[in-house]
Amino acid sequence: MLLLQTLRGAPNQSVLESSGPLADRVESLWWFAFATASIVYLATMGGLWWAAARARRRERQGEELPPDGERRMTRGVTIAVSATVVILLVFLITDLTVGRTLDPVPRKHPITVELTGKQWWWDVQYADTSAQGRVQTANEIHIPVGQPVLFLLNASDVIHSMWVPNLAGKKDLIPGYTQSMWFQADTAGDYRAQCAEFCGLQHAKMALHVIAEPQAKYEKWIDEQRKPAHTPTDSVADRGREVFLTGQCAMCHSITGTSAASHNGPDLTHLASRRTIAAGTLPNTRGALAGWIVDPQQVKPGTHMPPNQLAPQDLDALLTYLQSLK
Ligand code: HEC
Ligand SMILES: [Cu+2]
Repeated sequence: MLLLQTLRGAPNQSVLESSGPLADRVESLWWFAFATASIVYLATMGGLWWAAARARRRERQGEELPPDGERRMTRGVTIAVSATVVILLVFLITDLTVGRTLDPVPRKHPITVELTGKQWWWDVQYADTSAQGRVQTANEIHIPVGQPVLFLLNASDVIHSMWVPNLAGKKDLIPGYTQSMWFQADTAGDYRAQCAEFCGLQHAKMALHVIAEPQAKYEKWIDEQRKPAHTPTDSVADRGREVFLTGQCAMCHSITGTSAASHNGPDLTHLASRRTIAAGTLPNTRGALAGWIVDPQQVKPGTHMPPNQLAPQDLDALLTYLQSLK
């Protein structure tokens, strides 16, 4: 039981806590492999124990190997090798079969998300037939429960890999080549995804949160995301906006409705609506935000955001502004 608990890991990032039709199939495959491997392990250990005990008994009684002993041993080894080959073949076939059933995208998939892997964060864009309907965000995806969602995967620097264990298998994000995958969540939850292909220094700190919620809640979220950024109403936040637009920040970040339109870093239009910052590395609190802005290299050494020396009042105003971007 303890072993299983350990294998299961965190409930929101676990193959053994499947929450959708694709992950169900992957989980069944996992249990099948686990059960088979357990039986093989027990049989091997039992056989070894039995052989050792018998050899010891023979030795004690000064018995010789029977005349057909050599032949019987060869037969035993042949049976064991054949069983291994058959088991591996069964694994191969079930694996390929499950893999094939995961691929075909359902004809009706109301939502398409364009996901781009970057060192070391995720650019998220919701496709739409109109430019106004498109949404750009980062490191957090919202999806409605019970609906298939299509993902178009790409990368802008090196190969990354998308893996939400509770919802689907892995798929690589390859620079310059668009791949697709899809999944569906059957229960609401905050599922943690992790880049699953080593992509450099901060690979471990490249998480993505997939938040599955009821349709109405999802629609409310996407409508909010479509709006341009909230314009400051108080003087401190307004000062913060000045700091953002006149400083370095605007050279790398975009905030819709302002002059900041660079996409070197994550879109910050609705930063305050996100649960975490820096690809799931820190909670989205004022303190964490301050620490990140002043010295991102301390949090994620090597990350492509430089440290910022800001006067205390400027930093304070900037934080107030960023926290108003709901
Ligand atoms: C040279 C480009 C660059 C500059 C200049 C820059 N950033 Fe960043 N910023 C990035 C990159 C790249 C990331 C993603 C880093 C990561 O997660 O590894 C990032 C991440 C962030 C995040 C976290 C966003 C999220 O949702 O995870 C915030 C907030 C942020 N920057 C604010 C600022 C502010 C405020 C300034 C100005 C004081 C600034 N940045 C200046 C490139 C830059
Ligand atoms: Cu990675």
